[in-house]
Amino acid sequence: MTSPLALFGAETLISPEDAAIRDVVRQFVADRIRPGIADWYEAGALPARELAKELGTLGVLGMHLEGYGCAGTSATAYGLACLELEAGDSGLRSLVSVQGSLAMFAIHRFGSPEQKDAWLPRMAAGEAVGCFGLTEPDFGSNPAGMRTTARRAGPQEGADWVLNGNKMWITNGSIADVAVVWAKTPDGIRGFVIPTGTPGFSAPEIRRKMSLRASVTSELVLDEVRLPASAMLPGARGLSGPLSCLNEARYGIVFGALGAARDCLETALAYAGDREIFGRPLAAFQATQLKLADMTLELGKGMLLALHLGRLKDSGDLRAEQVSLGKLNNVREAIAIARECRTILGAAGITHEFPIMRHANNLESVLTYEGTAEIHQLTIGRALTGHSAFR
Ligand code: TGC
Ligand code: FAD
Repeated sequence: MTSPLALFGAETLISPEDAAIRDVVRQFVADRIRPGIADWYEAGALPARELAKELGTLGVLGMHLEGYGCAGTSATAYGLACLELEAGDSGLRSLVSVQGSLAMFAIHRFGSPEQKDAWLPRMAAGEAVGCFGLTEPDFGSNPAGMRTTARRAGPQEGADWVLNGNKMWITNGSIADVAVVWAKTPDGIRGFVIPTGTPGFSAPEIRRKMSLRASVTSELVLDEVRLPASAMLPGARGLSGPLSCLNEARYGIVFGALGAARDCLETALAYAGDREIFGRPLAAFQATQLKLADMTLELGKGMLLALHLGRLKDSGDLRAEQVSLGKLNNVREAIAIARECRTILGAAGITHEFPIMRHANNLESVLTYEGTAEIHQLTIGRALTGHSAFR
């Protein structure tokens, strides 16, 4: 007997350094997340601030960034960490993605020296939590249409900025210390670093979710939020700023989704071995083995794709449309695996005694956020044909 990923020999493609980092994260998930996750999910509450500090101590927040207290690991190690975190729960990986790949990355790539000094070391340590506000109630897939505005408070050079608008579905919003928010200025789309205590800023939490329940999701309300001129990210101009950040988070999801799928498949394998049906283990029936073989094939193919993209990222050659290939395939296959694994568990598959239905529900959000499956199909279509079919 062998485990699904061992069958692929994928381990031989991972360096000992990256594997060591991955193992530390896997142990953290086993010790700290698995015991409580079903209860957190059911309660719709994650001890996010507490976990952020522990994740900071573990060194995974902004782990592939250089300097400012970040670990500076390879991109592959970061991907493998996302995989292990999402094997615990997609909400945990979201917490880390939004902190490291969206909020920290935006400041690291586009921020002023003062912005970096003020926020990055505290965010790497998990002492400050960040969120990233791009989506609006009427503009998700099409962020270019955003209505949030930033206007100068006065005519003079260096005048304050005043922001107005609403952002929607923002991970970590209500618990954040700092929000990276994208807004339209007379000069095009620009990013702003907003301490969440600023008057006029509020972040009501979105409740009654049936997916990603162990993750904080919020609206951001900006009502005449006045910021100094220095709050603007100087290095980001136009939509390419936020979209560059999305590439980072989408890359983490390429690996992350496989973690959820692996956890489902390992659960189903173990269950099928133990469960007696018609006098024999469920695992001994051909129909079960066909399912297990097909799922193992998709999991392994997804892993090979993720590791390939990791190599490309580590060598600086990864293109946005290649990230789309990975996100589209691995999330789509992860959902298919989660649903098929649920059938193997029968009725037991719908309870919190097993993680499968929780993963399946979470993956519905993962399919939608960071670019829906359709947006990634169209991105690939555009790369293939040269024609943009978004509008
Ligand atoms: P388009 O004309 O294609 O591009 C505008 C400018 O952006 C550049 N660009 C990119 N730059 C970097 N990375 C990319 N992936 C880029 N894609 C495009 C492009 O070169 C151009 O630059 P410039 O200098 O010429 O101005 O823009 P468009 O308006 O046609 O939109 C294209 C589209 C639809 C692909 C884009 O809008 C898109 O990706 N939409 C999906 C939005 C999305 O993914 N939102 C996610 C929000 S964050 C989130 O979900 C967090 S979930 C929490 C978690 O991760 O756990
Ligand atoms: P829409 O854009 O309205 O799409 C609806 C449907 O139309 C989809 O099937 C879509 O694929 C399809 N569609 C759209 N355009 C086209 C087209 N051109 N051709 C064909 N079909 C199309 N956003 C943030 O900014 N920050 C966050 O931290 C964040 N966290 C999130 C957390 C959760 C749990 C969720 C669910 C979402 C989060 N989001 C966040 C928002 C997320 O990025 C958006 O939900 C996503 O981009 C899709 O936007 P939408 O929901 O408005 O769907």
